[in-house]
Amino acid sequence: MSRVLLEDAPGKKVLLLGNEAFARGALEANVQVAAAYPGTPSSEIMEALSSVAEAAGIYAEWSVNEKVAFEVAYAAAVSGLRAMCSMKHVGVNVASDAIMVANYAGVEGGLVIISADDPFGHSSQNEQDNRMFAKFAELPCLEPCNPQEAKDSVVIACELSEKCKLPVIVRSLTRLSHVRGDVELGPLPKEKRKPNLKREITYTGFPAADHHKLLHERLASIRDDLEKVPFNRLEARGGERLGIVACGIGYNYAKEALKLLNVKDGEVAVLKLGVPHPLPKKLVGDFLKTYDKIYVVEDGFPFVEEQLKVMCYDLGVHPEIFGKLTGHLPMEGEIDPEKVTSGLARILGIDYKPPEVKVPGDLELPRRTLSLCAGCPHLATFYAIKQAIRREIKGDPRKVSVVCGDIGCYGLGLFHPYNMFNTHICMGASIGAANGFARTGLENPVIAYLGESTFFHAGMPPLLNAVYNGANIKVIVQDNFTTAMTGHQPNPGVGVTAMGKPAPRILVEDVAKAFKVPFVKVVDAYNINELIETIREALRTPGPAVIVARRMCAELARRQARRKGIKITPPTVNKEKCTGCKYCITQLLCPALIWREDEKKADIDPILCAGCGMCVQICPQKAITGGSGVGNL
Ligand SMILES: Cc1ncc(C[n+]2csc(CCOP(=O)(O)OP(=O)(O)O)c2C)c(N)n1
Repeated sequence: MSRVLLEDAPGKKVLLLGNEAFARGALEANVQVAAAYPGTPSSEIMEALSSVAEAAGIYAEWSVNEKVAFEVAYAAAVSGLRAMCSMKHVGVNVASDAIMVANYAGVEGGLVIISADDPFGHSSQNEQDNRMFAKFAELPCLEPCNPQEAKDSVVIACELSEKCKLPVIVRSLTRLSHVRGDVELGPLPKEKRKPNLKREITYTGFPAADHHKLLHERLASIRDDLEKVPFNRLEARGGERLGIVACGIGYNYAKEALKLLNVKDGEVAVLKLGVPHPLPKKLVGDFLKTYDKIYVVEDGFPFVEEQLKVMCYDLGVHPEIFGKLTGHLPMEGEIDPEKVTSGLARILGIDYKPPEVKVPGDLELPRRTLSLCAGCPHLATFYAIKQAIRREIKGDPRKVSVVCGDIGCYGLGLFHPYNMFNTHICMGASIGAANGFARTGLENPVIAYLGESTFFHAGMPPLLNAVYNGANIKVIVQDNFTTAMTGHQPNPGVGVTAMGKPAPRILVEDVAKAFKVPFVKVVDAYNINELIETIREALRTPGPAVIVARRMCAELARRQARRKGIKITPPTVNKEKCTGCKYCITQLLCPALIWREDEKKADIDPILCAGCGMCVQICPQKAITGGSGVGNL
């Protein structure tokens, strides 16, 4: 991949993932500083860019959170360089405090914010549409529809940003970030810029209204340029029956829908829209004046649909507008070619039945619940927390304690069969909410559970709050040496940067001690008894406590074991001793533990087993013995 990203071969076509195309776009746009915090579906942008950053002579980092990522990029842009930050949609919420003032302050060099939205919430807590954020922040927003446009969008956004001196938001979606497509390469810049920090652009913030006015003037200054962005295109001019306004990725679905319904060329007009904010008023206005019926195809909120209705009022025209607000597309979830086709068929009065999806042959796909990996150290910590509560508080953990969850692989703890958490909102909220539960008068002990990447991202301020205000909360940080959930990116606890340079390893326990947490202990998560006893001790000790349950992510550990030549040998279940009590299966919940119905005994799946040794420790009959693997690292 790195070779392709660095190839100086204008005109050459290459196959790129949408996110790789954004990275290539950054290189073509002469972005010299890039910062990001991982989050699906955005992560591969920084993964791709950081892998070539040194060779390209640029700087790229995984910041500790999205706010810092934005601020890093903002400072570079204020210094006259071109800069980019990328994040998932909810990351923009974290960065918003800074963005909502940087829009007033403005930039010198082009500044691009890539927001990768996740309609349906395939890998997210919500389905936020950040075109709305662009409107809220009064910033221009581009919405590319394929990897080619993804690449080009960064170049165009940089140019627009420099022209109006505002950050520009580029909205991606899961289906764009993670699709592969042909991309025609553009030229790579020959020269790097030198920073040139002009004193007069330092933002005074007073009076805000003056700067707000400046923001409006800056936004208005590129209205004509936004009309000309090549992602806006009028197609099949002259169609009488209907005009489709197809936004971003929805353009691809609209084209497919027309094909599926055999709509002849020229019968339906399509306005491909790549600038959802501010709308290219002339282009859109002319379209609204031409057609009696308009179908708005967009993923996310009815963002463009609502704006069109407002425009119609101003223009004094009354086309019928179909879309999400009229039920022709769903208000929730992701749109797809079938949904767009069904909506179009209803408008055109065509009978359409979506094709049945056929699984080849007699293949019946097994239904699986979401599950943590075999040997995952979160399984050990989940088990230990429940055991510690059972033994110390003497009751059902769900009834006698409050456990606040957080965002990471361990978020699966929310669901059956783990049933770990009472709350699960956003990064860092485990400790934040724990602070609150400790003040409700509930007598139950309050536990916050999170991973180290989340701790560094947003867990430190609420921990400080607990110490400052003396909240009686027990914080358990499972340190697995990586940001596992989003694809194993490094974080400050790992000791390496995005560009592969060694970095000081920041330990959670050192932070906790510096914050004067009175009870701080570090335990090997695979040492289950010690972990249980440490949690019990913390529960008995009043005041805030931090327990670091340290163990490498089992998937990373498997790779490391392979490299070190450590063979994974699953433990064996002594079928004489196994009473078939299912304790191991139902309590540890490791997917490598399986039930042999014919024998009515537990067994271990040798393919899944990572050789962690957790089941050996917890079997009440001592029927599981031996084995080696990641537990020996
Ligand atoms: C504001 C925000 N940014 C990014 C994400 C994406 N994300 C989900 S979990 C996670 C971090 C997980 O790392 P860690 O807490 O160390 O737990 P692990 O998955 O390694 O167990 C990230 C970055 C998010 N959900 N919200």
